[in-house]
Amino acid sequence: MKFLLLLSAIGLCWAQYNPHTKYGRTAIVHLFEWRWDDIALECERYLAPNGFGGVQISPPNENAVITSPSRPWWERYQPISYKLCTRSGNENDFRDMVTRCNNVGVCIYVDAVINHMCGNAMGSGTSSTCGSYYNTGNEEFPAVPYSGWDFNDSICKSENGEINDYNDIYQVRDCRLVGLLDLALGKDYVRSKVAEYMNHLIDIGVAGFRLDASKHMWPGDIKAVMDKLHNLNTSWFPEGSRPFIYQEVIDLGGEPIKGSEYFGNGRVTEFKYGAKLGTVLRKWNGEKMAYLKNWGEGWGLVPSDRALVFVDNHDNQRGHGAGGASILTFWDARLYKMAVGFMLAHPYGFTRVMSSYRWQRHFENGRDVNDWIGPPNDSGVIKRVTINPDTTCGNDWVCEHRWRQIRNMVAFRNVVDGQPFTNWWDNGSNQVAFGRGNKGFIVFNNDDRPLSSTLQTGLRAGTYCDVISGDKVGNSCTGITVNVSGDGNAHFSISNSAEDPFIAIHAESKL
Ligand code: ZXY
Ligand code: CA
Repeated sequence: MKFLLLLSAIGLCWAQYNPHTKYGRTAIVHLFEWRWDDIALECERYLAPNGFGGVQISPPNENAVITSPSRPWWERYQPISYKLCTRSGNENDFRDMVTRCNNVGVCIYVDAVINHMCGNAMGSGTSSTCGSYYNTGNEEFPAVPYSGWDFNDSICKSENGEINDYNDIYQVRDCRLVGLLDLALGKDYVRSKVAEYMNHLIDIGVAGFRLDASKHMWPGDIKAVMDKLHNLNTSWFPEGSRPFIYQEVIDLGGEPIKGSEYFGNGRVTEFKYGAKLGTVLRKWNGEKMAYLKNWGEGWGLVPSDRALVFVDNHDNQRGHGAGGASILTFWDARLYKMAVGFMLAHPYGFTRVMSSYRWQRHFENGRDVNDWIGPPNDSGVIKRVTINPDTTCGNDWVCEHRWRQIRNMVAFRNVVDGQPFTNWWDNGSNQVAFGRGNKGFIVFNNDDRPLSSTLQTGLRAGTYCDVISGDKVGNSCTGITVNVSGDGNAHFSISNSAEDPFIAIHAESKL
């Protein structure tokens, strides 16, 4: 019996729900549209030293080059082949990135676009990032190769071959999503080509995958592909490690397809997380932070060990996609930092931090008509991520993960890993606080009045550096300090007009 328990514990440990981040590293960052050479540098110079566990990268496989509009970010979601050849770099650049990141203990997670190939509107030619030929008329992708037999056209039952009705689960899985040629993942040949692509990446050393558009694939078809995947490369991962899987299922309620259908394959992206947290911090619909006392499953979110959570993603930060207007982004920096701080302090889910680029927004009828704009580039070539003397990024890369408040909260999460959710306090409104055992404590003031309260922190007596207003440097603090007395209490004062109306202290910020 003991042996069986041990076996099942090991089984879970190496299973597809485990991100395989190095011990004590509890968050990953999405370096959206970054070049592979810049990601390799970032792993070495920033992510490893600051305790980031991994990076979600943009799709590495060859995609359609879209010229109208000019090189939108979403062209990377229109595959042409599985050659590792995109605006982010070629296969050599990719191998170099994976090796260098793994060597400093930072995992790479690939955004896998396996539901479809490019849109039917692409016609035919070689307008692709590696020059591979394609013909959408007869659904030919010779660089894979795929032919007409490998798509779902004969299975799709909608009148025009498109997904017209999200209440029809057969249409959603078997028909074309906005014209994207829908792969027949029911066929063993297609499953094998997709698995061959993913195994190529696993053998190079990636630790797992985001499965794009999972709602549009049958859970059983995903499972059949996952069952063909290799274990992770033993140069960096323990023998028998399974790739980490998180499936993009946009389930905000209101559609028949539920994230829970996908739990057997891995984790799912919990889109309700950012949508609801945004509503609370914006105080819409009478929401207040006091209601966050039972945040997590208590709010109807999926079980913590099945959730991949984030405040915003590359799609919904543009004001459309899942979540809509409540989503907080770097454009609302003050509330955004609080939301990311809350996420990283709270034990629920496996956390992903967004790292974006800036674009010229242009609102017409309340909608950003520039939501398609691709990464900073010089005539199509993605610009390097330059680093300013103050450690922020240049060339319109926002680098939220380098903001002090966010970087230090990643460290907070690492320090409090495994500690229980404790010492909740609220004022019945938008002033709240909670601890993580005897390792960390955080206080928020999102009310229109000052906060001045003595609270039980659970921490050992001492003077702590607030990692939101500053950094612990040597044995001094560049920000606010907090004195915890022998009984664990500390007094907190937070002005409602502070740029960052929250304070966070933890065992390693003790002076
Ligand atoms: N696109 C523009 C023009 C084409 C791309 C658009 O207006 N699309 C229609 C509304 C968004 O629908 C899409 C969804 O997932 C995608 C899409 C897509 C996944 C892809 C490629 C795509 O267009 O082009 O790999 C989608 C699916 C859902 C859902 C909401 C949205 O509930 O089940 C876009 C592209 C969006 O806006 C996009 C691209 C990649 C993503 C993503 C969204 O991973 O989440
Ligand atoms: Ca499909």
